[in-house]
Amino acid sequence: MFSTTDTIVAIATPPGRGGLGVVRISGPSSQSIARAVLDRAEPLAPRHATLSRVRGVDEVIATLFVAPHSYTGQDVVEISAHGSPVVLRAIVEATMRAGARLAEPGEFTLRAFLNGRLDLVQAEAVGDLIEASTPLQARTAFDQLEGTLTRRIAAIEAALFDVIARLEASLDFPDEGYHFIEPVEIENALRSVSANLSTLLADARKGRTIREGAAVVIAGRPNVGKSSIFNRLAGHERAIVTPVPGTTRDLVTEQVDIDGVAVTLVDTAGVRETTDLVEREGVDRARQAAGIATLIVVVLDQSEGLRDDDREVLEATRERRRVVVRNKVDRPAAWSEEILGTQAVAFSAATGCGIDELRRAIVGALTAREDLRDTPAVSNARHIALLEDAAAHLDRAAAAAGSGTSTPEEFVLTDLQQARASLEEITGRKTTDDLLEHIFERFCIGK
Ligand SMILES: Nc1nc2c(ncn2[C@@H]2O[C@H](COP(=O)(O)OP(=O)(O)OP(=O)(O)O)[C@@H](O)[C@H]2O)c(=O)[nH]1
Ligand SMILES: [Mg+2]
Repeated sequence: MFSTTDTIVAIATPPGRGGLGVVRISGPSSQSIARAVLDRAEPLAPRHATLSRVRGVDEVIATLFVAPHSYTGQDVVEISAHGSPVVLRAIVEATMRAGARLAEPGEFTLRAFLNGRLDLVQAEAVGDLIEASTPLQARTAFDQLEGTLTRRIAAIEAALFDVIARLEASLDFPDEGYHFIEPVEIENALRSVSANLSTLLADARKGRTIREGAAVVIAGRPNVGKSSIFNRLAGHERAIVTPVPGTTRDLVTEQVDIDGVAVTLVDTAGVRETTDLVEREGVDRARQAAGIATLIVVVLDQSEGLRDDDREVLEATRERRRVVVRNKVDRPAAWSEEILGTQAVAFSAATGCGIDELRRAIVGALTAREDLRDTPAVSNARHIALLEDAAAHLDRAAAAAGSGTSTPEEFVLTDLQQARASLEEITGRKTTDDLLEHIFERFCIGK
């Protein structure tokens, strides 16, 4: 259903004005279309930046990449012009008059996938790399683009294929009473494949949090210092801070990078019973925000005695992923950590003391790992679901193979083939058009 026989064009640089802008053409007619729009008699030499002009529009640099040595695997021409939307649009229109079609979102990368230049993991990584908003997101995506995950999956698949092949051989020669592979050998081989899958999945939550970011909501009773902590994490005085309880009335949000994790940080109104209509609405919103948060930072004021409102927030978040903060430790303590029955990060929003511990606690609670230096191999929810699927089939097969000779080998084989199919779906060796459409429609035009 995806056509790759026509020639597509799009502006490849972001909308807006800049020093340079690039128009990219890909498809079998790229060279003839370039000849039609460029003011130049000779054909372009491959991989040479050639100064030319698009008549009446701009002076440009054109570069030809001949199939299959291009991003898409097709003939590609890139035209660099001055980065003006008017100029770039005029160049696109000129190529369309010469027979090019405007590209759909992600269509260049889709062609790269369909032509075998990238597998699906790598194509998705291109999208992630472009979307990255923290250096860690970018590094995780780049590792996948380089093929780290693909190679690890390929190794697992190869081990699985070996077991499948030997099982099939045993089934093909049932009368000889000869097993190409003994049940205990199958079980051992499968347990080892399964262990490799588990290693991949172990870091998956961390990877997913790095890729997708997280919503972190700061909650607590009025005046404990929520907005002050919010400002410390945001790095500037975004939220209003006053000694008046009930200062914050609405949700205040800010995108922050906490040790590499992209966090949507939300400051909320202090939770208390109130007759003030505006404040009550604020408290309702605070509760709703906490309800959908990935992580709740519960703030307590250590310089004052614990109140019912504090206990209520602690109780309401007991079952949730949370970080408890005892704030205002620059003042004499009115209580100690023991009475909480849970760990709490000592912090002072006034001095900033404890900020590193707080950041680490947040990242730790979000990813189950405090150290984010090694990038995880898996980060994409689609990959995680398929890996879990493969792991479940493998475990079933291993259990059946280990249960003695009672389970027919056919059953074991069916599970193994399903596990293999799930792995193939990750890299895109088995895909449906629906899946491809779903993945590539998230790209922007020109990618
Ligand atoms: N000494 C000291 N004062 C603090 C600290 N953190 C906050 N404060 C003060 O406590 C008061 C309340 O701080 P906010 O950050 O507005 O508290 P809040 O929890 O957002 O309050 P509401 O918005 O009313 O719910 C302000 O006067 C802050 O300057 C701290 O660590 N030490
Ligand atoms: Mg506040």
